[in-house]
Amino acid sequence: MSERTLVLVKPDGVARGLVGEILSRIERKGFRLVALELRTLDRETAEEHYGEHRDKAFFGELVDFITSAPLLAAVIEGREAIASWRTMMGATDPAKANPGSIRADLATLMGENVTHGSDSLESASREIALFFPGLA
Ligand code: 3AN
Repeated sequence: MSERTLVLVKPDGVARGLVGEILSRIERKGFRLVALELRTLDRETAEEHYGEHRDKAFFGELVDFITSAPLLAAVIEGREAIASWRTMMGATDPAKANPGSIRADLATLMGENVTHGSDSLESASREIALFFPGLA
């Protein structure tokens, strides 16, 4: 099924110059870019985006980090885009990510793991509406 998912290249990925590498992987895979924007997130949007982690010990750190510098927000579209993009990113902990995945290839730290992707159809539509309210 063709579906859309939210992709973030987080501030660590932008600062390290990995935007081109990541967009290139998305394009070579065959996904379509639907929306793309470089922006610095405000705390309110960041707290809403990571709402499910509000009670976790790392929440403050997570919001500080994601708002610290520009990130790249994108919406991509294609067959099984949600699960497929999560496979391309690899596990949250880069030390456990499968070889060939973005996090395995390009990251070492759990808190600075370069990318984000929605984890379900529900979170994809919630996150797309949060980042790109103009998108139908
Ligand atoms: P994913 O980004 O793989 O969907 P989530 O949603 O469980 O992972 O976590 C959101 C973000 O919170 C992760 N990308 C990571 O940056 C951060 N995070 C998750 N678990 C930890 C942790 N134990 N310590 C520090 N940061 C964490």
